Amino acid sequence: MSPTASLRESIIQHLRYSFGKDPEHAILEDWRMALSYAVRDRITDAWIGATGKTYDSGAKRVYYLSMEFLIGRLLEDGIVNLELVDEAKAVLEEFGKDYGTVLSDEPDAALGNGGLGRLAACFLESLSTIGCPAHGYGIRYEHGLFRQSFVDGRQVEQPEHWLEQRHAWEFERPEVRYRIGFGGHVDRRGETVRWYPAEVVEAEAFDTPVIGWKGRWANTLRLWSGRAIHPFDLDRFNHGDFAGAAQPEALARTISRVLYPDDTTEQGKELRLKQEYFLTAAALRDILRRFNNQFGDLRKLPAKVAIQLNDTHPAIAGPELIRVLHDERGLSFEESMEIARGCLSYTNHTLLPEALETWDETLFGRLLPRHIELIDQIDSTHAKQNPSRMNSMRADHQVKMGQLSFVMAHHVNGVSALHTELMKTTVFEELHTLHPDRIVNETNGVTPRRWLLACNPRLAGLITESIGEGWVDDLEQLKGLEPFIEDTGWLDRYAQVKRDNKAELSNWMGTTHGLHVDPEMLFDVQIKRLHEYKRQHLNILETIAHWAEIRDNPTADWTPRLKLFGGKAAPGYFFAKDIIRLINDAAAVINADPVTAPYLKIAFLPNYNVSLAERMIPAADLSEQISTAGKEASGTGNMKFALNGAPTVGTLDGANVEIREHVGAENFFLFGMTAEEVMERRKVEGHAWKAVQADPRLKRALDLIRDGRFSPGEPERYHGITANLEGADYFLVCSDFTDYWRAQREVDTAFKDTRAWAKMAALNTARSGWFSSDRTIRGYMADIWGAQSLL
Ligand code: 26Q
Repeated sequence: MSPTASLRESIIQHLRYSFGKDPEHAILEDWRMALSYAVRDRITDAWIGATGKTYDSGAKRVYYLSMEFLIGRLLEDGIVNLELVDEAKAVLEEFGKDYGTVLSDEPDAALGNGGLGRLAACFLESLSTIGCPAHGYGIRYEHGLFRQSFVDGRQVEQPEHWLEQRHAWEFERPEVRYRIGFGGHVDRRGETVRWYPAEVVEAEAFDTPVIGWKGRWANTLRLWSGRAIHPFDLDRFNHGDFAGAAQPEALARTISRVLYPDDTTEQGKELRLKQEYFLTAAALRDILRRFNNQFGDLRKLPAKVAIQLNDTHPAIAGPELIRVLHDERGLSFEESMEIARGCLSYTNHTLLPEALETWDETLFGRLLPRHIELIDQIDSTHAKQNPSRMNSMRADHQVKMGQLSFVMAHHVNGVSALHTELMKTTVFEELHTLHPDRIVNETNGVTPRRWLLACNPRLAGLITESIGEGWVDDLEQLKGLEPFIEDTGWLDRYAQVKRDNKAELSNWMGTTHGLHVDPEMLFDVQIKRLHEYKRQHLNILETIAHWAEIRDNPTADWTPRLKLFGGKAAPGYFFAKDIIRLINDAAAVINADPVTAPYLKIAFLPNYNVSLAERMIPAADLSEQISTAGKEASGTGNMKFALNGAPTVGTLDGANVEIREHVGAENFFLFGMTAEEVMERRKVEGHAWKAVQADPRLKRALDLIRDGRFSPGEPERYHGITANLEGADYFLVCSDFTDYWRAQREVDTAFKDTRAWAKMAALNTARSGWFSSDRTIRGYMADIWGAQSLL
């Protein structure tokens, strides 16, 4: 049977026997589910094969522990990796269904906040593509990241409910359940120590197979869901207390109810700590059960098990593993600590002091009374072994998760070269001096299957036609495009791809948001979580200054630009929410100005998520990566843009530095202070005010905002922002403004030369191969995990 015929049969079978429909009565969701099941069957075959091979080989396994997996939609990913795009399109077309419409019916699983969660998802896909035996462990949040809409320009949050629609990808594992305890007391009988928790909830496993390129391998994403041990209190029910009868179940379920929005003000919430322990304890129990079944001897654990901690969120893994080995299995404390360290490694994703996880010891001790004792013992053992050391993980009545993770890990990694160096000289300076070989760099990457092949079929098609399909799992082959770039015929086709992508995005914005824009404009895109260090306010200030300048001289030869924004602000981060509102207010005024209309438009697309990124990135001309140098650990959006042919306007921050090295300085619009200069400038008193006085354009933009030009009824609306910028300006928006303006005008000039611009864009694509997450994962396997590919 041809692949198309076989897929057709499979879809019809599932429509009929899984969903009880024939094609005549199937609704959109039935088609989406039937296609998903047909694809899932093929994934499952690969998955069961890979699981068997892993067991038979006795190979070391990798476990990626993360509070977030920002996986997005999975159907297209499955279809693309199995190379069934043409077949799926053909079958759906036979039944009068549109492929894109069916794909868009799938809810976007937003089980993460942003970069850290999306990185985990890219890593899972690369681990499968490479054939490294691995599991992701996370939480099956009932509600992912909130849904964002705008009311009068202001962000409004609604709960996200991705499981409300039918979801095709998970396998419930009722036989895989663990009891996870909280609170209670610690009991000592001579040598033996036992923790008796007061509250116990059950973690139940839900498995999602993660398929790699060409379906050669599949790994497992195992997400834990909270449930009560005794779900229903019959006694209370029989006494007429119907609400009370359901209470144990409701309480246990709150553990996996909702993802915490990345928000430092939310820190210290008891439920968050419960979630962290819930994930970690369940994962470790599962890992040890699997190890026991296959190998038994706990001393071999580090040879067979590599556990990666995605930031400090699962840092309780150190003490928990020691607790199991020492308290429950009877190994000595020292040996338990050695074994645990032999298994664990830790990735740091931020240097922002306010984002470093710490817990109040009272809260921590109440919830995890045995673990806090073990942490003290880890701390004193480490201090004994390293007498020169001063910095404790237990100062100021706090538990410092970064220090704990560092001490309990055999390797600690940063996520870009610059970030890794800064780790050594700032947060982990002391620990690095004690353990100079522990910190390593593994620069982030992104999966080219999702972020080029699937999201940008036009460009992927041109590339494959030019250099063959080997680039898909060997992205450095994109280098082979460089000779084509000299060929004007080829370059015109490259430029046409971008134009078509822009037209497609324009049409979509028109139909879904009523935003009509001219696809000939320069599409200038900043999409990422809202944060002061990411400096969306620098972007809008420059936009406002640009608007004023166009009005001064409307007949000049301006380069038409569309400023596109997307991103969510944490619900309690009021400054970030004000920036969103300012952008929307400025958009309302500027978009309505007939004088500047041909040259400048602004749009903030609501509810930025993985699916929206997949639409926007292929259509971008320019990538905004403008964080204060030293603050963005890596960035991964920056890589997606470069790969899809959008040159960067950016600072020397995070992975921008490496992107610029790879694509060439002449294909990157650099501006701003370096991380070192930033640290120096902060010491200059009145640096912001001086910068404002020195740049009339900046001054005018700030004046317009302060005088209520964009908030006519309420001029003081943005005085918080203007006062911050003219005062403390910790993120040096004012100090970097003038150079940012200069870089943007260079962009204007460069964009006018269509051919030269296309060449710059194409060189960004050709030279971005190094930013594949396949390369990153191979780095982790070799430098940190000691893991092998089984392919
Ligand atoms: C912590 C405590 C309580 C509640 C929430 C959190 C929390 C949640 C998410 C803290 C941080 C995060 C997310 C951090 C993050 O996404 N960092 C980004 O990681 C990317 C992958 O390495 C980098 O590319 C980005 O530079 C970095 O900002």
